[in-house]
Order: sequence, then structure tokens, then C-alpha cells
Amino acid sequence: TLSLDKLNMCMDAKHHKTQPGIEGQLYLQCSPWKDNACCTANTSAEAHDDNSYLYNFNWNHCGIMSAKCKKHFVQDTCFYECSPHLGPWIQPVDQSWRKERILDVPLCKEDCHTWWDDCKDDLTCKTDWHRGWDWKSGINQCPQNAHCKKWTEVYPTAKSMCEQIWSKSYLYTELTKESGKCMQLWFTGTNPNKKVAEHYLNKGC
Ligand code: FOL
Repeated sequence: TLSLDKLNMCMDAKHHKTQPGIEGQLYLQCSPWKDNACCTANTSAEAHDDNSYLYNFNWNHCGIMSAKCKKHFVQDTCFYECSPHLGPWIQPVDQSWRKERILDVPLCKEDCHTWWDDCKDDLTCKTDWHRGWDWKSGINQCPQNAHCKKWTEVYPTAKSMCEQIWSKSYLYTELTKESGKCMQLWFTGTNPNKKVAEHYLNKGC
């Protein structure tokens, strides 16, 4: 039967469960989602690996990504794969690898800024990491015309990175975690994002 519980649902995408639920154990950075998750334990472990089977995605496309930068990509993967409270921002999409996506999820300022700060010394060759890679080796590599540049040349601001890297999955906000009105990538204990989703659902997003 059809479920329209926007506060507790999983998007129809490549690795998501059909319904959220308890997972006994989720791996390391994904463990905060274990009481209610859209990811399986396997997906949570894969989220931590280079070139994982999730998307064969190569974080090291312009040399080895620094550990401090990579941890934010792991956290983003946990958030994307595990969050059961993204309902207000789930949209249908016509892509080979998923039927639904997230669009304009209001991200807390701290999470966007720490991510960008920790990646400032890294390199990349593309602003939109969803499209336009060279996949002929099996993992994504920089296409012919895209040269590796300083992170800050590709993304001059934290906002530009958070909004552009996954083609508008996130909306940059000036809201802080304590506002209760933005989504948090990093949290411990009870998932604070349920109340945030509730807030946006009531005000009609
Ligand atoms: N994190 C967040 N926050 N939002 C996301 O949407 C998201 N998506 C991924 C990982 N983390 C995310 C998945 N990433 C391709 C590239 C990246 C990717 C998934 C797939 C890919 O195959 N790109 C092809 C085009 C494929 C198509 O659209 O048909 C390419 O041209 O490079």
C-alpha cells in the first residue's frame, strides 16, 4: 500500500531501502543513523571506501584526496544513503541510476563551511560531480578538457561547493544547527533532522 509519510521515507534510488527502519549496526561515520535508516549495513560500510561499488566513484581524481576532506564526503554519503527524513526535498528524476533525487535540502552553515575549509587544499577538475566524467576505466576520471585546479578556484565559496557539487542536492543557508531549521550532516545521538523536516512540511517547504 502507498505510503505518503514524508517524515519517514526513503527515496527511490540506487541503494536505498524501500522503507526506513532499524539497523543493528551501521559502520563508523554512518552509525548515528542506526536507529532509523534508509541504508543497509553493507551500504554504510561501502560509504567509507574509495571507488566503492555504490557508484564506483573516485574521490582521488586529482591525486589522493586529503583525509580531512574525505571524511566530509564519507559523511555526505552516509547522509545521502541513510537519511529517513528527506521527504520534503525528494523529487522525481529521469536518470538511469535512480528514480528520485533530493533537491535544495537546506544545509546548516557550519556543516557547509567545515566541509569547504577542510577541502581547501585539495584539487578537483569539475564543479558538478554528477555529470560529465570519463568512465572508460570503470571509475570516474577527469575528462580531456577538465584540468585539475585548486579547490578554491573551482569553488570560490563554501556556498558554491555545497550547492554545485551534487547539482543542487543542497541549498546553502546562513542557518545554524541551533536554529532547528536546517539539516545536519554531522550529529550524535537522536537524529535532529526529523524536527527540521517537520518544520518544512508544516510551512509547505
Ligand atoms: N550526495 C548527495 N548529497 N546528493 C547526491 O545526489 C549524491 N549522489 C551521489 C553521491 N553522493 C551524493 C552519486 N554520485 C554518477 C556520478 C556521480 C554519482 C552517481 C552517478 C554518474 O554515473 N555520472 C555520469 C552520468 C550518469 C547519468 O546521469 O546518467 C557522468 O556523466 O559522469
